[in-house]
Amino acid sequence: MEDRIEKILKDANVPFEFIPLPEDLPVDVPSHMKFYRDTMQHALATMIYKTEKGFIAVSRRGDTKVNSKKLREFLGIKRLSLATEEEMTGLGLTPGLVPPLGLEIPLYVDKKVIEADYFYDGTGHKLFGLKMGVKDLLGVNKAIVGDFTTYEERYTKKRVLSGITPSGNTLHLGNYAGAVKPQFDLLEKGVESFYFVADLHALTTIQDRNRLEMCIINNVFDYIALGLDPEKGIYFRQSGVAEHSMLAIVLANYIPFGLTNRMHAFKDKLARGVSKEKINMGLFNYPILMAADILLYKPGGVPVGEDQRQHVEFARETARSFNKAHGEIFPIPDPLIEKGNMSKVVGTDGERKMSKSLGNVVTIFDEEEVIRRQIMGSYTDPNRKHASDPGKVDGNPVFIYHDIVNDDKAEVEDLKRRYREGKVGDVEVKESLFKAHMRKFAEARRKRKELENNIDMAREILEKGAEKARKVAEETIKEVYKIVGITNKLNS
Ligand code: AQP
Repeated sequence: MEDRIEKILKDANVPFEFIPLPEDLPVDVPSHMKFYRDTMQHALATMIYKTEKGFIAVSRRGDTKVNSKKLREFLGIKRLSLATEEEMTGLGLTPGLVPPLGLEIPLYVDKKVIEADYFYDGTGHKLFGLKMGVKDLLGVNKAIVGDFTTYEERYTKKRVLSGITPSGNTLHLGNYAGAVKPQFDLLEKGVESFYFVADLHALTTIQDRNRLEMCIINNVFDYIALGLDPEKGIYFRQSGVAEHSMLAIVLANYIPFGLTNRMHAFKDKLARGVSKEKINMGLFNYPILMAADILLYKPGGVPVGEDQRQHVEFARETARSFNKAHGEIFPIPDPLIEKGNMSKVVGTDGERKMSKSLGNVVTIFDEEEVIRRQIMGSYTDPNRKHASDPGKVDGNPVFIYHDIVNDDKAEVEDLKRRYREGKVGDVEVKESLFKAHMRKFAEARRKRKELENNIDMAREILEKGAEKARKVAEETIKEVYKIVGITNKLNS
């Protein structure tokens, strides 16, 4: 197979890559995609069908399945069945190994395939995988693009979604350990991941357009510097996909006032003495928009810190309420929350959750001197008066931070042991924490500096991501509008 494909691609002057596969790799799509450390959305499967008009080839994404009704309607045919092994052999094809190139029969490519920039093929092959660009695939084949698949639930179940409020250059160790790192780990494991910069949510507190724009761009710099690959994770700006707001308006009708009234974002403000007259409706409605943000993509999980559990629970309740009225439209997403100290990283005051608004943070991208001050000023064990007193390690902020940033686990264990025995002072623990922080984020800090003048690049990343996200969002809103009876051009 490789020779024929190689010739076609070389003749067409198209970039591609043949990837040697380990001999013991199981011959199935999920195993291949795991080997590539990529998601099922980047797998391509091509099948041969028999119709009354003759044989056709159909390419779909790995996380979708062909909807025969849609395909029959699209092709204007009545009969559709998968070709038998004999028929495939008659066409000179090997069952399970149909390349999306060099076919003598018409090729139809599902439109979800072109949401991605590249794809992997050859997942039925034992020796080689093929990676190439989607645009090139269409160019080489003169394939016809159509809309004839639906998402496979077992893969959307693995889809995750995370929102990040843009609030300046203040990403802290709490955000990192509770949300960013778990999000990146999931992407690394091949889970399809959506990340959005929640600019509409930011309006509850930021009402200055220049500041808001700066916060959004900073967020892109932070995420890219920390290693997000926007080719793999779908990274976009909430307002870039209008369906977030559209869905929120519909969902608001399925949520009781009483439940919204109990949400902590609103209650915390009241508790801090702000009068109801001064709290804007954006803050009150925050959980409704957040439910829409989540349900729009029908994810299986939402990786967040413990402080967001209540809001994910609210989204689950909203989904249940909508499903009760209209049938199983929304899967119920799970909150994916880290265990123990990382679910709610304590602040440098040793008391409350690390929060930018409380100022009890150890940030990631501030100047060295600022970070040194944050660390040196952190609480440790308040009952320990002298370096020779045995100290408490559990729940001690500086050791929690060591666990987050210090990859030299032997050093951490040694410090903890000596601390318990009263053989090390706070200053030494903090000095080594500062050094570990600088080591851990050296590359990210360097990269962020490099990115800083590249505002256009940041905007382009968000724009490209929004295009991809919109394709999923549009499907959900069409489905929802139809089911609740809002019929218009969108869904007719
Ligand atoms: N201390 C924390 N420990 C674990 N996870 C945390 N998160 C925030 N603080 C901690 C998680 O980080 C993600 C993004 O947070 P965000 O900035 O969008 O929202 P936030 O919770 O409002 O963060 P702050 O710093 O606490 O902001 P302020 O002070 O403005 O309210 C979320 O998943 C969050 O759970």
